[in-house]
Amino acid sequence: MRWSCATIPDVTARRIAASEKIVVVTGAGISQESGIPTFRGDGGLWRTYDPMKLATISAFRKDPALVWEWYDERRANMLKAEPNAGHNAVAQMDRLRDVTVATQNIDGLHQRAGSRHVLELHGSMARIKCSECGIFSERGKGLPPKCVCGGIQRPDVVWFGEPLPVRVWEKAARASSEADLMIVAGTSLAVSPANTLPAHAKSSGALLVEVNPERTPMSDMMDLSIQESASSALPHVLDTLG
Ligand code: BJW
Ligand code: ZN
Repeated sequence: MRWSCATIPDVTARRIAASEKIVVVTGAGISQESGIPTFRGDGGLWRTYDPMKLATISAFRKDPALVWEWYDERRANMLKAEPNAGHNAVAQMDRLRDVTVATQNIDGLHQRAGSRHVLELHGSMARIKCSECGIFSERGKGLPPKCVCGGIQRPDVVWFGEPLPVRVWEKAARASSEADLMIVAGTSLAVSPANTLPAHAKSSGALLVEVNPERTPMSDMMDLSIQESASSALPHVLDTLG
């Protein structure tokens, strides 16, 4: 069902209020109001850049400097950004319930807002590792930057065709199966395996709440689909927790 915040039905509001374990699955849309472009949809990053050219290991091997330029530009923008009312509402949920945030974002804004249990499914723009020896280190010189071993360094992010960090993924899947409320905010749910988390939660009986101004392929499986921006809807969901 589609609702606005003003009309969350009582029965759903009561189930939200009764929840104890919450998983919040987020994507680029939650950071959009912090000035970070999304990947898909209106104004999405990937209208100008082809993701298959930039977010795959084979593209990186072919032209690492180009991929680094893209990340450098995005990192500069992410460092300027501040958490918005959506990130802040999620962080405040920590004080009320057992909350796990499973984010596809690499911008660190949930942690900066104060969320304590954040699983970074697609890595972080803040870390750099060597594409040869795997060691994490400061950024080396040059473009593309080099590791002490001579290998090319890369951002510690997950590109298409690469596995998610295994422990992080296991924790996200487990938390989703144990949750009684899942809030899915600002993601197109186009990318797997992150987009399987709602099904994990649903099959264990959790209530599913989606926050997205647009419909997604999974809007119909949601118990509540709030078609508003994250910064407007998430504070209402927080209020509903009581
Ligand atoms: C708002 C809003 C506002 C706007 N408020 N909302 C065929 C070939 C090869 C691979 C595959 C294949 N078919 C399937 C695959 C698997 C592949 C995949 O899913 N591909 C699909 C595209 C088809 N997945 C993988 O390869 C993954 N790995 C994998 O599966 O390994 C196997 C494995 C699994 C489990 C354990 C071990 C191993 C890896 C996927 C990596 C994705 N990487 C990227 C880049 C990360 C680094 C970076 O940021 O640069 O992750 S791609 C990009 O998409 C990024 C995002 O995290 C991800 C998801 O996007 P997101 O966040 O949903 O953003 P958008 O832009 O799509 O949506 C924004 C939404 O917000 C929209 O709905 C708006 O309406 C909404 N919105 N304003 C609220 N104010
Ligand atoms: Zn190395």
